[in-house]
Amino acid sequence: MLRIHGSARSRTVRTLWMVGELGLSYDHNDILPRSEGTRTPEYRALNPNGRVPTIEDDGFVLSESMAINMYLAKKHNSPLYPSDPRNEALMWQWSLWETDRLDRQITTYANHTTALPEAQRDKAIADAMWAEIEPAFAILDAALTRSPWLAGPDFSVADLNVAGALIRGLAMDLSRWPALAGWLARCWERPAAKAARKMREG
Ligand SMILES: N[C@@H](CCC(=O)N[C@@H](CS)C(=O)NCC(=O)O)C(=O)O
Repeated sequence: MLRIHGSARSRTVRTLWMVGELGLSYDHNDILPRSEGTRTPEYRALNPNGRVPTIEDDGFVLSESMAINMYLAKKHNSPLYPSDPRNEALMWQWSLWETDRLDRQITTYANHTTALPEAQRDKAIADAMWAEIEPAFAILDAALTRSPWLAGPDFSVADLNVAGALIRGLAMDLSRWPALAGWLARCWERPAAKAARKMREG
């Protein structure tokens, strides 16, 4: 049995999108980041970082949203897992690139522009994050101008991982990066993506 730890209102939305694509049934431990549920000794034994998502798959414990999605797609022989080694490597490249160049930056930017109560927002932090986001968006836009998908001829785990991480981008004005904007909308139009988003936003 697959058990998913983490609320859709966290990076777990990426895992929930993937299990929707794969049509997997699962048990959901719907815990928020930094909540009591992430502080229990039982949860810390699964994920000493205390973060979400974490999965348990018949006793196999895995954290890191990007790795979880690659594992699930490969295990279930999904066409979303690139079969060509070069496209597989591009999937790793883009997932790792997003984690390095955009993941924390876009979350922190969203926190300090919209998500946090106004009194807790810090414009200097938001500006510093935006200074990193802009060049990363330009790189992604250029790649998506050359090819409609990130790792091969079709939508794949690479697109799911990066678009899943850019959920905050759906509320941003991306008109300066039209290829990125079009790709993000296409990815989030998928039924499994919409279902995961609904779990997050209600
Ligand atoms: N690189 C990790 C990041 C996980 C992460 O930071 N999750 C956030 C929620 S979106 C969390 O649990 N934060 C709690 C904390 O930092 O203590 C992944 O992609 O799974």
